[in-house]
Amino acid sequence: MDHAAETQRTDLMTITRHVLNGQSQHPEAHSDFTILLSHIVLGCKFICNAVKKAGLAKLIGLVGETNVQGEEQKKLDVLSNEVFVKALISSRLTCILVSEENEEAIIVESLKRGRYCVVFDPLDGSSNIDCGVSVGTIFGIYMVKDKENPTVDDVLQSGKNMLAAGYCMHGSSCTLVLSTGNGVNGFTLDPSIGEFILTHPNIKVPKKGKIYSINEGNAKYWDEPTAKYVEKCKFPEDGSSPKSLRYIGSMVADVHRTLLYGGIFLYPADKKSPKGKLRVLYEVFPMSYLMEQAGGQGITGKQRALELLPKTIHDRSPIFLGSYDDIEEIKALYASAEETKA
Ligand code: AFP
Repeated sequence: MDHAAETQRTDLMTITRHVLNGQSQHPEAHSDFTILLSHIVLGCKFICNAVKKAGLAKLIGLVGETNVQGEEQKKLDVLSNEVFVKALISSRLTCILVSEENEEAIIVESLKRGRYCVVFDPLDGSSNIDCGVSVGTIFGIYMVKDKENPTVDDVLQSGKNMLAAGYCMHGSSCTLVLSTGNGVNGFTLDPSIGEFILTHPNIKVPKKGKIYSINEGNAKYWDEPTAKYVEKCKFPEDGSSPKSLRYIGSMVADVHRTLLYGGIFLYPADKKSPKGKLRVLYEVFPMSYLMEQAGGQGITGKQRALELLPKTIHDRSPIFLGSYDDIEEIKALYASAEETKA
């Protein structure tokens, strides 16, 4: 993709314009959705800006314990969460919010209620912030069954029911990747005009990739299919070249690279984390949705990840995401391990 040529374009395809265009092709879609999205975009812009300033925290008192005026300052993940929650509630279009930062689901007061449920992790990978690694905001959107009587069950749905999902990567640039169920598009924030511009139209993950991405420090705890798969990446039996290893430890950055370059991202269940580490509602589902929409796959090992039915809002699951063919390989290893057990 020629970014230079793209930025020179005068006919700017902003994220709002892109979503509105999509709606005009599907009249059944509701303009409320565009408004909700603009509130999510606002939250992302705020977080992006705060992350950029994080390195100056000690100097200007943006984060940390106490600033020069002696005021208590909020940690970046707490601040990001507050901004995101308030941006969503003020849209008057949400009903239930689930955030990585809040133990309980937030049921929006009836006067400000709308028909959408939003699940999100406002600042995923935040343990990486101090060393300047890309972090991200992940979100998924559902429809509530009955906005007069919302319950937590409205968000404990299969990921297949999501209406849209996306992430915003706060890195060298701020990139928002979104799917509303009709492919995946990437938008880059142009800070001079404060708009996300379409820079990565119709993202397709390569059918097979050359990169694997896993925390190898957990190798001691892995199950057999994961161990076998990683061995095959390093010592392929079919005469192909070994895959390269890339692991940032920040899901949005690792998945973003996988989406653009292909390959596989693995966070398996292991002896230390028997249910896996990553959270179903706001990590596994949105990323699996995006990966499928881009032509790849997201599985738990045994099943399609989007078919999971979470029991609680912070449930975890093992997850394998990436290029179609690479996921087929790990799927086959799990299937044969099951057969051997039977
Ligand atoms: P933090 O938000 O605590 O930094 O965790 C990030 C994360 O949930 C996800 O973004 C990474 O993919 C994963 O954890 C990395 O986990 P390991 O450090 O166990 O590899």
